[in-house]
Amino acid sequence: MDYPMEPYKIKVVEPIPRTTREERRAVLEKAGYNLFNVPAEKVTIDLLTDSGTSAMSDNQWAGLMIGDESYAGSRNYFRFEETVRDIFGFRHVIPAHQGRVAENLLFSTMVKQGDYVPNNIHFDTTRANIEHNRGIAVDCVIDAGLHPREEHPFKGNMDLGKLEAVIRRFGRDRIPLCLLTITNNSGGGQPVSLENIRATRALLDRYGIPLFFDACRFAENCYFIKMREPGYADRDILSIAREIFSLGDGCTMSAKKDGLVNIGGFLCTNDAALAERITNLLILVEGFPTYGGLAGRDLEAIARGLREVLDEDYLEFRIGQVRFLGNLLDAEGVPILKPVGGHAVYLDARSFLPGIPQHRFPAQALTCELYLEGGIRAVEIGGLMFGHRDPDTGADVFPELEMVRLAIPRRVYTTAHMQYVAEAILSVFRRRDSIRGLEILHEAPVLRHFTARLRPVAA
Ligand code: P61
Repeated sequence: MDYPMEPYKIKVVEPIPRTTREERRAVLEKAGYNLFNVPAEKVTIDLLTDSGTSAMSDNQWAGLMIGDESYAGSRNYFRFEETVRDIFGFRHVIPAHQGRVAENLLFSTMVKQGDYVPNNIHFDTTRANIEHNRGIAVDCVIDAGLHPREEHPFKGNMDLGKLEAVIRRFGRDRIPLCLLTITNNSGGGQPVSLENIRATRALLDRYGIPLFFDACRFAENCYFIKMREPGYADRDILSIAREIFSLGDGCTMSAKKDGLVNIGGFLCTNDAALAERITNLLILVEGFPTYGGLAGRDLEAIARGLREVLDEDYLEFRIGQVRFLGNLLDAEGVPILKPVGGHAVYLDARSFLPGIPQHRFPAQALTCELYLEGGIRAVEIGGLMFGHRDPDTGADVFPELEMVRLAIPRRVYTTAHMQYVAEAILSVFRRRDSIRGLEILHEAPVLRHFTARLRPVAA
């Protein structure tokens, strides 16, 4: 089978909301043509994010019932710590309620004004937390990782030339750490190879710079290594994960992705002094070190989710389901980012709607059409999210990529749902010449995509 079947059966079901086109038209108008303003009960297939939207297993739900809610030393914390140590191998494990808190704790402790932090591509919360500490986030992904159509098995790889140039230019003393995001979300959920991780490590060792992983989707990255990297076909996912993390000094993790839970995260390091400083801050802002902003039951669900995510049948289906949707679209000529990544299919809105200039927000217009057509909620990653006005010239500055991300929640939707999504996208694709751009009516000074209100421009 090209596309494996779901490796689970369904025990609990949640009805999917259905709406009429007229209803959706009214909802869109009321939401100011911004899907973040649409109530989830008006969404039929929700592909806004794969974060915190996973379905938990019967085993995880059973784990919730043995949550030990003691303030200090809950048994679930020890199970969580043991599991994280076993997979990730780091000495110190610090729980947090989600990924960005782990980032905030790490950067507030390690980054000072004027420091540079390289990464393949920083995710928006990572970049924002570095900048919040007055550091400078630098992206060093290989060039192929910036081109939607270029095929490459490891498009998330670090460009070692770019990385070394950053180190030489700014000096080791201004680079407190280097990150690697696996898989590389902002570049399309693309994996990083073990060969590249090893080479990155060797380069950083020459300068004495620590390497941390942004490990949100580590299991998906491991699966791509097994499938694509010579020498790994016979290795199990756990041993690949251990090899990856043995090359790092620590990691941040949003368990809302490959932890298969609805809330949770953690931070790891091998450095005892660093762990102590972070723990002191944790107690101030997040909670005691054996719960870190989570309930005991949440820690149990993460411990169990981290084991389940390593299952190869699960990963084969997971990656296969995302590829299935991508291939249905690609076969009909719909422009998508290639190769299809681990957690999402990205539509290239520039090619999809070539008649709409970027200042009329083609990707945002496309997310509105997908909602109108099939009640599908995707997210714009383009001019609305990343465009801004230059403070000096007042001119509009737009990003390179103009994308719509269809992020697939884990274990939530079936193959038939993916077919429904593909059919709706194809209907929109066939009538693409009639689609109009949008203009902004209201925007916030930062992160405007969350609250902006727009309207269609006159035909
Ligand atoms: C997402 F629109 N991702 O992709 P937290 N690192 C990486 C992530 O992908 C990530 C975090 C750190 C989300 C959720 C999201 O403006 C947005 O647990 C590679 O969400 O704090 C999260 O982990 C942060 C979507 C976050 C957004 C911020 O959909």
